[in-house]
Amino acid sequence: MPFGLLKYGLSKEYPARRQFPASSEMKDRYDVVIIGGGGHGLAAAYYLAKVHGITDVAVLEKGWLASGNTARNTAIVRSNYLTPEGVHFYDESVKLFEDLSNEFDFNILYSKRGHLTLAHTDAALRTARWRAEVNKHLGVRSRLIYPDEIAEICPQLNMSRDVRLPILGALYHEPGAIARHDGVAWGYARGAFERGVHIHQQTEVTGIETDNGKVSAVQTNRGRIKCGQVIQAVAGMSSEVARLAGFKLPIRSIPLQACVSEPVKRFLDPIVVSGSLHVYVSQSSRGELVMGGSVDPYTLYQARSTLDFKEGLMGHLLELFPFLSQMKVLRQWGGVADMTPDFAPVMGETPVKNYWIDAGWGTWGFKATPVCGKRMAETVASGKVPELLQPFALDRFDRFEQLGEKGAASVGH
Ligand code: PYC
Repeated sequence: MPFGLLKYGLSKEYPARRQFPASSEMKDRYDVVIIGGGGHGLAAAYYLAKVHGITDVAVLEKGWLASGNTARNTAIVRSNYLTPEGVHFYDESVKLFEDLSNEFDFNILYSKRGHLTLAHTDAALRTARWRAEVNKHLGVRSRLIYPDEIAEICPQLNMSRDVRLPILGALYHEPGAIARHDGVAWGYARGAFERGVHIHQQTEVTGIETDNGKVSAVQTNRGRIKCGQVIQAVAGMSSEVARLAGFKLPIRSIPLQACVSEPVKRFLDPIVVSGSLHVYVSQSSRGELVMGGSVDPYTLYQARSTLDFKEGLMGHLLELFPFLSQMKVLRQWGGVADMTPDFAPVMGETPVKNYWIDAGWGTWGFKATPVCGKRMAETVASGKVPELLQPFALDRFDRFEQLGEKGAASVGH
């Protein structure tokens, strides 16, 4: 339980801790520069300072903290992946998430809901069974369930057989959860700042300098910063920033949209996903339905909201929950998803020495925030990529050792 609120309420002086980091004077050299002040970059800074005692760190953010994909996702946390490498990795993230409010003494509104991936076809049932077996084998609670149990877990679902795509079964993943995404970023930012990390907002990286194949400095709109090591964590702009460092990433950047409804009394416990209907939906602690569907069918560096997306999504949502037809959509947004050819992320070494990459998250970056931050910090501190991250190396594409994680996607691609 986070005790911050209790202490605050009982104190006579109301000594509130600063919520957001104050700005620091920008130095002309740091041991570590982190490009990207989203959840991943901030988490890496936090663990560098907290676990490894490395505090001569600058986080550079071109906008404001967590203004990119950290603020533009639907805050789902799960580890029901398809590949053993993916399951191990996200399982560690779920475990870190479960204790994050305590760790920060700040409530990230982590809410365990259970996660249902509906199967409407034999092929979807087969993939669900496959995922369930891989998950169980690795100690992750996922199992294949059938209509009677689905109706018990989510009585609001339309279980009629007399519809276009009847529900035949589902992958049920009990640890599936949601969290307050901004809270995660703020918790990491505050923890990093309090340990001495400098956080520079409105600071855009415009160039990257190398010396003998090793990163030596970054150029920014506010001046040049010499550095020993760099972590690049700029979801949505990964290829562009890598290009500044002189290498290419196998990434396509595609908009992914989402929206929320007006808030209503809580009626939906689990997170519900349908790959065939291209819908995922959960109900936030505020009562809003948080919803999304497929990625947009074109590459683009712009996060636009479209009527086409909203109309398509609502049509599909009503196939699952027909009684929602009068519910109003409150707002829409988009993010830019960096997709790799195998739908798994890229973490670790790059062709530039001491320039570490954290990219290629496609549609699942938020749920990886704690584990990626923690393990990227370990990478920088030790100079070695931990075993957990090795399968996600950039050079796996040259070695033809792809990770094939598409079957674990919640949304169509
Ligand atoms: O991976 O759970 C997920 C997800 C939902 C929406 C986008 N990604």
